[in-house]
Amino acid sequence: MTADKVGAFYLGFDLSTQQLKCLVIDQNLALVHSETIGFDKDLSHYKTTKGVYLHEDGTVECPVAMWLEAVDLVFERMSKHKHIDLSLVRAMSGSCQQHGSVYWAESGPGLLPKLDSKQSLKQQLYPEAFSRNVAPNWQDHSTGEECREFEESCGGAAQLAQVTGSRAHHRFTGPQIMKIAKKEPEVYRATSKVSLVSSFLASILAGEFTPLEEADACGMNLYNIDKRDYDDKLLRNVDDDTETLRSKLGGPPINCDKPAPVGTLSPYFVEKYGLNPECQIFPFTGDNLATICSLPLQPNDVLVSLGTSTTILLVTDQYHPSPNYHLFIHPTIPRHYMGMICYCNGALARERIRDQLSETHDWEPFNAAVTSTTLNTDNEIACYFPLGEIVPNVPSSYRRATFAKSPDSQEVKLELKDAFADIAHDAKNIVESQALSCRVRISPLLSKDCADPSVDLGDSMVHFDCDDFPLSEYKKRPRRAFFVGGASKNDAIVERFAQVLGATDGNFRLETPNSCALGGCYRAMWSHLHYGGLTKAPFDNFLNEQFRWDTDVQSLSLTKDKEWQYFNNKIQALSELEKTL
Ligand code: XUL
Repeated sequence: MTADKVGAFYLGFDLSTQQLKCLVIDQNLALVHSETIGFDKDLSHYKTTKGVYLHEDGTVECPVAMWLEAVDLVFERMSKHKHIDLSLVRAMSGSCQQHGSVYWAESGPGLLPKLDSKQSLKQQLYPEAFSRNVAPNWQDHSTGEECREFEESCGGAAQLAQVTGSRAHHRFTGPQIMKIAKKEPEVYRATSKVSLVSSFLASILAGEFTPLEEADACGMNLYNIDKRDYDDKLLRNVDDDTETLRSKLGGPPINCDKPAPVGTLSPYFVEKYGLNPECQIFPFTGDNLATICSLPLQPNDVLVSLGTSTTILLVTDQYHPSPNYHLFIHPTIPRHYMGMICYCNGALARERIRDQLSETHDWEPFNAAVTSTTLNTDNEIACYFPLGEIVPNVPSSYRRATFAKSPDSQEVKLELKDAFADIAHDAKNIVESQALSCRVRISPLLSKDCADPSVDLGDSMVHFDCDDFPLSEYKKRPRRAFFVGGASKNDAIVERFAQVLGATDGNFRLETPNSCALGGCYRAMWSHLHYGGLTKAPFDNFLNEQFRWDTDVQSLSLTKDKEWQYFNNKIQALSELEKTL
C-alpha cells in the first residue's frame, strides 16, 4: 500500500490486571511475536494475587512499581529475540485496565525525560515519582459513599449517565479520586498529576507526562461527553478548587478525532533496547475500547461476548445513555461512541438449565431444545437471573409466563407460571430471552436508518429500563454481529442469538485471545500511516480493508428475515415480564 510499510513493525501493549502483554505485528497485520509478563509468576516478590492486593473493606489496588518492572522486563525479553528487530518498530499504542489511576508526586513528571538507560525504571522513578505507591484497580468496591454523592450532585443516576455516559460505579476514577482526597488528604495535596493506567504507560514510553486519552477519560464519571470537557459540578465532588483538579488531571484530555502522537519513544528505551528514536507513541486507551479497535467494527456493528457474563460492545452514532450501560467516546472514529452493555447472567444461568437436562453436563439435550422446530414456545417468555442482574437492574430472580395479545387492543396479557411443560422449554427460552434482552437494549443505540422498512410493529408503548418507546423503535437491526467468548463455540446458542439480533450484513465468529493488545497494534499502525499522510482512510475503513478475513474470522449463516421477525412478537411480552421483577 505504501513504501513506508516495507519492513515495519508496530507494537501493541496490554497492561491488564494480571499481566503486561506486548504484541508485535508487521505491515500486513500478521502477528510476529507475543511477550507476556505475568505479575504473580514473573514478579512474585510483589506478592499480588491475580495482580492485585485485596483488602477487607473492598479496596483493591495494584503496586505501581510492579508495572515499572514489567515494562523493563517485557523489553528485555523482546530484545533477546533475533526475529524481531526492534529498530523497525515505527509506532506503539495499547490498552490498559480501565478506571485505575496513578498518582504522581510534584517531582514525578520532571523525572521522565531524564531517565538514564544504565539504571532501571524502578530505580529511578520509585518511590520518588509517586505520591501513592498503589493504584486503585477496577475491582475496587470501597466507594459506595462517593458514588452516592456523585449521583446526588447531578440529580440522580440517569442524569449522571446523561452527562458522562455512565451512572456512578465504584470503580470509576472520579469516585476513586474523591475517596483519596477525603481519606488521604496529604496524598491528594502531594499529588501533582493523576494518570489513568493508559496515560501512565504512554507517559513512561514517551518519557514525558501525557494527558488522559478522551475515550478512556469517559470511565471517570467526570467528563461531560456533550461538552467534551470535564464537568465543573462533578469535579467539585472531589475538590472545590476545580482549577487545581483540572491541572492535576493534566489539562484537557487528548482529543480522539484525529490521530496524533503524544511524542516519540523515550531515549531511555532507544538506548537500552535498540529501538528507533523516531518511533511514535500514540495514545493508549482502556481495554474494552481497544477491543473494538481489534476488529473491523463499523457503525451499527455489534460484538457479542458470550462469556461467564454476556457483554455487548457496539459502535454507534447515537448518544442514548442509560444508567444500565455505558457510553464512551470512540477512540478512533470521530463523532461515534462505544456502547458497552454488561449482563451478569450469561453462561452460568444457561449451565444451570443444561445440568437439569443432563447429569453429565452434556450440552446435547440443551442444544437440541434450543434448535428444535417442534418444541412450541411461541407464547412463552421467561427471565432467568440466578445472580442479581444489571440489565434490567434487579435482584436475583426467575420469572416464567405465557402471554397472549388481546384481540381488540394491542395489549399483552401475561400469566405467570411456576414451570413450563418441561425443562427443554427453559433451555429454548433462556437463550431466546437473553438474546432478546440484548436486542431491545441495542435498538436505541442503532442509527435511524437501521429500521427494517418491511415490518410494521405498531405503535404501542413499551418500557425497558428508563426508556418508553413505541414498538416501532425495535424495528432496527444491526449491520453485522461478531460473536466471541466460550459459548460462541456452541453452534446452537450462537445461531439463536444471531437470529434474535437479526444482523443484516453478516454474522461472524472469532477467537480473540489477544484482542486488547491487538487493538493497540492496529491503532498504532493506522495512526502512524494516517499522521504521516500515507493513508487517508478512516480507521474503520482501513481495518476493514486490511483485516485478515480469511484467517481471523469464521463467517456464519446469514439470518433470514423470517427468523428475526419471529421475535417481534415477544418484545412487548418481555417488557411486561420485566415489570414484574
Ligand atoms: C470496564 C471494566 C473492566 C476493566 C478490566 O468498565 O471495569 O472491563 O477494564 O480491565
